[in-house]
Amino acid sequence: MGLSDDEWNHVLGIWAKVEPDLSAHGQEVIIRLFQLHPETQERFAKFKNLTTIDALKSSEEVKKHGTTVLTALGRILKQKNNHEQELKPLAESHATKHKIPVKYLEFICEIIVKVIAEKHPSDFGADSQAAMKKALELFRNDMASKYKEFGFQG
Ligand code: CUS
Repeated sequence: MGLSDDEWNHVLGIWAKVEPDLSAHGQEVIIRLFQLHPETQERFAKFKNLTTIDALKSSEEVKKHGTTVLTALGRILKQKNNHEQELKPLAESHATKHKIPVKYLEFICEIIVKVIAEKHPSDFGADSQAAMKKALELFRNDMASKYKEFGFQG
């Protein structure tokens, strides 16, 4: 099920508020993901040594990865579901190299919505949140089906 024009406007409207400070949002998302779901931190060798919250907060790698994740996601959102070209390489690397289960994508998407809601309380109302959740669900569903094409059950 796709999004209406109005829903996409909500999604891209809030994304425009996130973008000027992508790295702070990304850093917060990654830190929270690792805190709430420590098993996700194990997926990346470069993060294994960050065992305290202070180490996570002062890590340039975490900041950089947060920016990478949100940049990739932003690019996909802007395609408004015509995201095949953008999504395919991402699905391939996550299926074959990083082996990130769909469950972890659910975790990260949920946290992204929470972090945006906290940072932009007056710009991310119920309609925008619902639209964003829907867009992220589409993203995950398509990632999951691409995963299968690459032989990863997710
Ligand atoms: O990197 C990337 O890209 C991804 C995201 C998207 C959205 C797909 N990631 Cu990284 C993911 C994850 C991480 O990092 C960690 C854990 C889990 C998941």
